[in-house]
Order: sequence, then structure tokens, then C-alpha cells
Amino acid sequence: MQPLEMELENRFGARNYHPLPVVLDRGEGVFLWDTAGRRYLDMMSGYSAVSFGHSHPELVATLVEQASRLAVTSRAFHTDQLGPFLAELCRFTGMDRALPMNTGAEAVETAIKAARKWGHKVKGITPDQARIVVANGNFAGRTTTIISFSGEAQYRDGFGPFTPGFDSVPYGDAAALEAAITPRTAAFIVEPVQGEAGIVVPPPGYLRAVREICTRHDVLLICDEVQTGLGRTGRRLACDHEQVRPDGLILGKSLGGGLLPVSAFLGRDDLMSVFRPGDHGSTFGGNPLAAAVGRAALRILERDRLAERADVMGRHLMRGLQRIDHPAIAEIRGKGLLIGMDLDPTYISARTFCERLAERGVLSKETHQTVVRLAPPLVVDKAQLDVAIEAIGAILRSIDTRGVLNRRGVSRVAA
Ligand code: IF1
Repeated sequence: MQPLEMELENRFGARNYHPLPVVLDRGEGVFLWDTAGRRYLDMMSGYSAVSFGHSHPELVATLVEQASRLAVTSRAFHTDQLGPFLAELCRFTGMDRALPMNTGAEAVETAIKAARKWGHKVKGITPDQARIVVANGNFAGRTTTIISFSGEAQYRDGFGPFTPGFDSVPYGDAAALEAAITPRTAAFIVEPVQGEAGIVVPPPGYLRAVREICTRHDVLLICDEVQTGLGRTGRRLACDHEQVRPDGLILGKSLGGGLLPVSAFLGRDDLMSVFRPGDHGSTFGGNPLAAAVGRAALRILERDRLAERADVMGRHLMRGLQRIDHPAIAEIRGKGLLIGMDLDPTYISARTFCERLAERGVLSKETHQTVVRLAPPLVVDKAQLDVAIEAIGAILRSIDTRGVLNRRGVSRVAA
């Protein structure tokens, strides 16, 4: 007998997700509770949107205070929150200007429009001929233009016709980027660590190499840090691991403090100056409620040194996982508190693994069938991570490896 909430979702909702059989009704810090009162450790943090933990008291207080004073005005007028938010965003990122939006996909679309217009009006590419290079395995959202450059069949199936003007190259291969650049290339859009692809970390030096190539060819380097930004990988921005300064930067997810959608596209002056009044906009983009919460998120991120915390806690989690040493673990990848445990499906699927994790009071989600995403709120502590590590080890130890080895015709491995 399914809980009523699941039945209603199944009966009245479009079935565009396949959630774990858990019905949540409360969150606080790194913990979530279901309607039966069971507590879970959140190792997913809303796809990295809840980096500050659930219902962070200062962020909630900021939201309530601003909402009770002024929430949405449209950009037809100035407000007391937007200017300071844009200034603080630029100071935090080192970019010259910012354009506030709501979801990550909207900020990515803004980046694409800015790069194309810069290509035509500044670089001098023939009108409507600008091209943008992307990386295989990218994930940048679900709009029709964004899935036009996705390599994932399911994300594209049935949704064409697609937007032209994109070239895709192997991720992590700087020479492939250089080979793909033509005089019509306006930009290269890339995630410093690929999230949805299964937490794929490029070879050391990749970002520096593409930075040099883009500079040399007068191609904009635009980094999609919707997932990797704001402390998640152990630095303010993932680009900071290689001291790379992109020409354009896309932020989202935890910029809204885990409370509401806040995103932004930021860039150097000559790129952001292609926008004229009326070129681009959004009903909710830059609203004072989002701006106030975004300002508080940046303030807490810096004050509580959450990027440094993610570095320390991420190393603790990585070490704990590496010590498990089980044949079902194909690889453990990641940076900071963005970690993926790639499982050998002949032992267990990532979906089944996540279902068993939930039974042990730990919540996570699979990506790409074999990878378990481990990305808790950045406020997590070592004792809480040890609970997750112990649960993961217990599930792995419960797998009957003899069955797998026999099926493979492999004699029993030495104990
Ligand atoms: C889903 C994960 C996927 C993103 C990057 C832009 C966006 C995302 C690097 C768009 C969004 C979300 C979307 C969500 C699952 C989740 C996700 F990696 F975070 F886990 F899909 F890969 N750039 N990622 O990761 O931002 O419009 O969603 O605010 O669509 O199922 P959005």
C-alpha cells in the first residue's frame, strides 16, 4: 500500500522522475525526515542546491524578513537589494558584471545568447553563423537549446528539432578543443568537473590548457559552475583549483541558499556589454527576495569558510571510501564534497545501492546507472560522514561476491 502522497504524485503528475520510495516532510541541516518520522542523512543536498544545509536559520530569517517587506517588483524599477547583490557577486567571482536569472538552465541560455552576440558584434563572425564548442558528457539543463548539444539520447528523444551551432569534443582533451576551433567559434562552454556525467574530473592541467587555447584563438572560455561553484569542490569556484579565470561564469543551485531558485551569468566587461536594454530579461530575475537570499548565501559561504570545509570533509570522505576496498567499487572520483562512487553493475546497480542506503538512513541518488552521487551539504561533519561510510561499507560487505565471481567463471579469489 503506497503512501497517499506517492499515489497522488503518480496519478496527477507527469512521470518525469523515478524517485526513491521516500516521502519527506522536514529538513534541518544535513538531516531529512520522512512522514513516518524516520531520519536520514542527506548525501545528495538537492543536487548540490542545499550546500548550506536544510532550513539554514539565517537564510530562512533573511527570506522571511525580505518576503515580508518586498519580494518581486520586476526589473522595471530598481530595488535596494539588486545593486549590492551584483557588486558582491562580482567581488566574489572576480568577474566584471553579472546578469541575474533564476534556474541554472536560464543562466546557461543567457551565456549562449551573450557568447553568440559577442561573436557577431565584437569578434566579427558573420551574422547568425557563430558556433559554440561543448564537451561530450555535458549536462547544462533541460531546455530545447541545451539538449541540442547534449549527447544523452534520452534527454533528446522526441524533443527535436534542435538548435544548430554547437560542436562537441571529448572532455578532458585540450587538443581536441583546439582542433574544433574555427574562425566562427565564439566560445567553449565547459563544466570544470562534469556532474551528471558521473562526477568526471578532467586530467590535471586541462582547465589551464583550455584557458590558454581560448585566449590564443580569441574564443570565450565560459565555465558552467552551476554544480561545482560556491565551495562545492573545496574552492570558491572549481576554476580556482588551477587558478583559471574564465571569460564567462554560470552560477546557480546553492546561490539560492537551498530556499529558492537563484542563478546568474557573469562575465568580463566586453562580453556583458553586448546586452542593451530590452535584449534579454526575466520576470523574476534579480528580484529583491532572490537578491537578499543570494547576498546572505555569499556572506555565510565566506564567513563560515565552507569552501575550505568542503576540502577537508571531502578528503575525509574520499579516504573513508577508498579504505573500503571492495571489488564492486569500480572507481571513486571527485573533488571536495562532489564525489561519485562508480559501481560494477555485475555486483549491484547504483539504484539498488541507493535503495539499500535509504533503508540504512542515508539518502543519495544514482546518476548514469552505475554512479552513486555523494554530495552532502558543506556543513556536514566527520562523524556524520563516518555514518555514511559505515553504511556504504556494510551494504558492500553484504553482497554475495562468490555468486558474481562464479558467474564470471573466476575461481574464488584468495580471501
Ligand atoms: C535534472 C545534477 C543533473 C547542472 C549544470 C546547469 C544545470 C544543472 C552543471 C541546470 C542541473 C540538475 C538538474 C536535475 C538533476 C541535476 C543534475 F548533476 F545536478 F545531478 F541533471 F545532472 N548546469 N543539474 O548540473 O540547472 O536548470 O536544473 O537549475 O534535470 O534532473 P537547473
